Amino acid sequence: MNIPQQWSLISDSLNSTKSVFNSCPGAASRENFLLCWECCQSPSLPGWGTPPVVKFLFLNSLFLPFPRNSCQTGPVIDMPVPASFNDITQDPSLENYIGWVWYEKEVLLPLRWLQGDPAPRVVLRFGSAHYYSIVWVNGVQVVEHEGGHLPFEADISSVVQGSPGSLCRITVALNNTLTPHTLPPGSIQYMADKSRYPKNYFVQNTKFDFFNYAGIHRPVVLYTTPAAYIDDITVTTTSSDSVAMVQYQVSVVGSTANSLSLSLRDQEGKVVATGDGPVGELKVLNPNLWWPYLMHENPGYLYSLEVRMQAQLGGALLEDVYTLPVGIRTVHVTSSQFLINGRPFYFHGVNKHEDADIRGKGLDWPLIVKDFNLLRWLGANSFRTSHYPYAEEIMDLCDAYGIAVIDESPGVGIKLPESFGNRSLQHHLAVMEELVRRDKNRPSVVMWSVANEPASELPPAAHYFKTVIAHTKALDPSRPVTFVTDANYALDHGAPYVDVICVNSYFSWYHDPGHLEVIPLQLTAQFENWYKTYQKPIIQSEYGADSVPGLHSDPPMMFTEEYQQALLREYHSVLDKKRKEYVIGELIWNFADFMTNQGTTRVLGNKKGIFTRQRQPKAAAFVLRDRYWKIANESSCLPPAITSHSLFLK
Ligand code: GCB
Repeated sequence: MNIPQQWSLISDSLNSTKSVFNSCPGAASRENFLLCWECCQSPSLPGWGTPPVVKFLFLNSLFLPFPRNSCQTGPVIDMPVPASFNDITQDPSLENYIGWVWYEKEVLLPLRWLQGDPAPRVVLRFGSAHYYSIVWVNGVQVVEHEGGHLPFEADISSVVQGSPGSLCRITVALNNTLTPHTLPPGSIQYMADKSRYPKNYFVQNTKFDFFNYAGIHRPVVLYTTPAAYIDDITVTTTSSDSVAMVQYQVSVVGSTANSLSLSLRDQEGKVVATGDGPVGELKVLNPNLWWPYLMHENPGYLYSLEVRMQAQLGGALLEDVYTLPVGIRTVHVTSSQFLINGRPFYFHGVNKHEDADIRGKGLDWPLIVKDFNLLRWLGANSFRTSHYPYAEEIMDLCDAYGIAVIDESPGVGIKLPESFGNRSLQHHLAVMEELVRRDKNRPSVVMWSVANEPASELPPAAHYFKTVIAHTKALDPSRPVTFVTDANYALDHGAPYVDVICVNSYFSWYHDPGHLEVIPLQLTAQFENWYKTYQKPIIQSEYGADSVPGLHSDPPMMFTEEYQQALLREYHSVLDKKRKEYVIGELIWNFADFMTNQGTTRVLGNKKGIFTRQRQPKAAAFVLRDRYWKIANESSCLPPAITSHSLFLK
């Protein structure tokens, strides 16, 4: 049986959504449906206490929701997917809700998905859901997944193929409770003092500085593959002046009697190399290398690798086809440089968050595209996915536009001693496996970051980070690995294992607030101490100041736009000296204002954005823009005719 290559509904309505399948071997060249949902809080599930009950109805533009009779109990709330549930209603208890919620949706699958000999494989895939998910189809549990920010899926063929023509009910139980062993970690604190708190009152404590949004944050799709299919592809590249080699490895599931053929096309559609078999090398003469934005006049060059599998199964000939974008580039780290294609690369970029009004961490195409336009306006060539893996749709655009990415795991706020134990470690290793499997073929990913600001001064951090970093390197020997530290250089137990030192500091903000004059001395000492100790290149991975847009003072005072500008300029004067030596990058904290827990230091969230949460520039954005373009102009490889109004559309 031959399953035709089709993007069906999804590609008709959302052009760039199609690329999500390209990054998910096992999910491409097949038919796909987006789903709409219903959600509810639930009866109790083992180990998680007795929660209240809320139901959501999945909504999205491709399917009208089915009648609401599928949820038998409790109130039902209309709930868009993808979106966080927190800010959708006017109910503060849902905004701050901790515990189980249930989503439910019924869909009618095409008959051709349910019949045939052999019948196709039907897969249900979630781009991400926060944090712990259990999924049932027609009441049968099909998958359980721990952790947000990363995809998971289930083969639901055997469940749906028994009853063609009847509705298929998809039920998801989601729990956003964090424990010392989840990533990120957290803890539940019961307030026992009955004179101050109601009965069973509890709060969730976390050690990270962003609002802990929850819900089904990324698209949910149903897709099919043949019964024998391409399960995974790994591509690495090497190059010299005029020749590049693309090494590949393809794994097939469902058949041992199969043949594989590969062809690599350039952007004009011309086949530049062919190969066959599960392992091999493609030779590309005069390759167009993948270059970061502003490092070359044609950044983000992607070839297209088509992998075609044919297999005999039960007398039928099955064919599966997968198309993977491939960027040819190399990454190397020396004691003072970060080299892309053998040339020194300086990260002039940002830290971001997945965060927006109303939708929280839910995927939002207009916001994503706006952000890329702002990055290019700014002259930013890179970002760090602080503090968790971003949506595949975002990563696809990084590949295509040439934005270099430090791809960070959700290892943020690892502070408690028990979060360095074996249980946490094993989970962290599993998360790195999921992340590397998802993003390993992306040319934009130039380094892995396994954590942000852990308590790396604690002695168990040595074994913990040695193990996590070694594991990540074993999974992907082609990229450097780091974690981001704010520990003292002399006390950090994880730093010996990283390839690049990434250090966060907030001089004249959290330390010596209001005293801009201390920055040159303190920042110079920071760099010199780290370099003297490790002789590794350094990235200033965070620095910044809050500013409330429209608040002004001269001389500059904290929280004004002038203070944010002045602090940045003080940092820049030191960075300009040290980038001639061993400092290889600077990433502002933060690209845009974002929501946090409420607290005495947060005014409707963190205001260290150079853009507001609604993406309007503050004065600091112009400081940074002048700087980034000046740095970019130092290289001779800019795209021609850069003007302040160009959009740099490819
Ligand atoms: C940090 C954290 C980041 C915070 C930032 C701040 O060091 O890595 O998550 O948001 O400081 O603004 O306090």
